[in-house]
Amino acid sequence: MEEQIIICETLENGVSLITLNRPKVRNALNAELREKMASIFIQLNDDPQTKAIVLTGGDKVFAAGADINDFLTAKTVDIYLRRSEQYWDAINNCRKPIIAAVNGYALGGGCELAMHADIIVAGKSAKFGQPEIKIGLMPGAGGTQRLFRVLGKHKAMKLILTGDMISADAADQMGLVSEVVEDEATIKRTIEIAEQLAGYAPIALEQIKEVANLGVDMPLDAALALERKAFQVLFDTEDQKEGAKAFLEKRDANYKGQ
Ligand code: CO8
Repeated sequence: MEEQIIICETLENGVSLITLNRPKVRNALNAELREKMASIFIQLNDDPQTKAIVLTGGDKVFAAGADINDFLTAKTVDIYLRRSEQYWDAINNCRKPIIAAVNGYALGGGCELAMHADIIVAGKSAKFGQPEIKIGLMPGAGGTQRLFRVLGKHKAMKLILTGDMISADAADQMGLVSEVVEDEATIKRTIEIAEQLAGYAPIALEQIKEVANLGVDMPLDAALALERKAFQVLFDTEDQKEGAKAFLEKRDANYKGQ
């Protein structure tokens, strides 16, 4: 049977697990893989059973970036017509929390993919980098922009200009990852966090994600107004009432996503 290059599993407790599966080429992101990943994200975004999404490349490697075979003869118009922004947009527009479980290399497009997640759990072996410069290229899926925003100018520029990799611990110190665990624990820990989030009120999670991501590039006054409006909107949800009631009745809340 032909091996699937990406696997999507529905776990218990509202968590969906996406695993990149091209281990022989270190999960290099070829067009087919990116297309399939995008359609999975679109599907999970509309799936009421999925409350949180875990994205991993498995135990050994996250992703070694774009598939360099695709770059050998491509001309500007070929790259343009691939319209790869649609694949990234599918992940970027996902309303549900995405948690990346990163072991091994997260390089180039792989590092950019990890940065599409809301939370990144890294195994000790994880290595992050934007090595595009080493093959005469530059980051093309947010590397120059997202790293700059997350790390600040001088840390980001060093990574992007040198193409050198950093360890999980260095990434942790710089704020590129949310936490570092032993390699054997990465996926388990990530699922644990996803299950925690899946137990919360879905609309509140979505609002946090939307406001945080939009607000970061807005003037502070406008971002605070956006937050205030989203906060107010939540008072019309049944889940907000259930949350308050459950707290006062000293019981677990039973959220319905309404
Ligand atoms: N593309 C295609 N094949 C790859 C890639 C890749 N990115 N990475 C590894 N492979 C292949 C190797 O060619 C090798 O194939 P073979 O077995 O046929 O020789 C196999 O995977 C195993 O690789 P290595 O023997 O090199 O394995 P190591 O464990 O020694 O090294 C590394 C792993 C460090 C990941 C190394 O393979 C490497 O440096 N890979 C290239 C990393 C890189 O330059 N990434 C950036 C690519 S450009 C990019 O991402 C631009 C993003 C723009 C937009 C996003 C689009 C998705």
